[in-house]
Amino acid sequence: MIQLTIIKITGYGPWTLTLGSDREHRLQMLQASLYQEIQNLFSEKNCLAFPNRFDEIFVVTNGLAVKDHVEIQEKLAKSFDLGLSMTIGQGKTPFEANSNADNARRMKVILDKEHNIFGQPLQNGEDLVQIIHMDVDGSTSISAKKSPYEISSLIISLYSDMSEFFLKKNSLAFFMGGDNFMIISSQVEKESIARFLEIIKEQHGISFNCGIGTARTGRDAARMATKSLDKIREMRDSGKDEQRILELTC
Ligand SMILES: Nc1nc2c(ncn2[C@@H]2O[C@H](COP(=O)(O)OP(=O)(O)OP(=O)(O)O)[C@@H](O)[C@H]2O)c(=O)[nH]1
Ligand SMILES: [Mg+2]
Repeated sequence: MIQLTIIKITGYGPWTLTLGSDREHRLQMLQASLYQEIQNLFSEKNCLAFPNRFDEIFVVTNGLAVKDHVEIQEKLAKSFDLGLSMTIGQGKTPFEANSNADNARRMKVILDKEHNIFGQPLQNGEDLVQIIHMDVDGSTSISAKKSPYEISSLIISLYSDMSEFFLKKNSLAFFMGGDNFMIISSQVEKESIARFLEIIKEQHGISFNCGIGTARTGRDAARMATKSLDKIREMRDSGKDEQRILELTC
């Protein structure tokens, strides 16, 4: 079972209009500081936030109770004038957790009315979270041959293919910056990942390295995934057999 919390700014659209048309710089600063504070408060509780659309953030919150969410909501309310809703969803797969969260919100199933927290009553689970950290092999040398915006365009294509491929496996892919992607995964078989790497190699001439991490919390799973990725690099740089996919569990 995986638990996701989807955080959204409430009443954002109408509020942006009150700022007049010279507002974009203010909205960008607000979104960046909101993401920073959400990552800060959730990572302190061993969760990991994923940058989704800028007014909506996904967090892997396995093991986190409603009272922890209340504590974070109270801290956020002190720092931001805008309201935020939190919707907690649990499911057998990340996609199902995301859908269950959405359904609870639409049907107004409330966990804590005062703090605007939605979701079905939480089940205690000792289940593991799996995160895949994907990174372009040798992006520095690819970048040397292209202009900055051409690289951005390539990264967007890779992200699009990744999102589509892994959504079919009930998994959710996010762009984390630079040439890095993370996928909240649902027991995706190594063979499927290898197939994805082949497709990307065929279509874009790009190789990905892929670290897989499994642990009880989102933050630990990401740590293990990044450790796996770093190990792949280490093996490559020491001239050992080329390995593109590696898994570590803690
Ligand atoms: N989000 C995130 N960004 C990273 C991480 N490690 C490096 N980056 C960024 O990713 C970009 C590319 O770095 P690398 O992937 O190390 O460069 P590379 O040439 O592709 O080297 P290899 O991946 O080792 O083949 C840089 O802009 C880094 O700042 C990470 O763990 N997470
Ligand atoms: Mg790279």
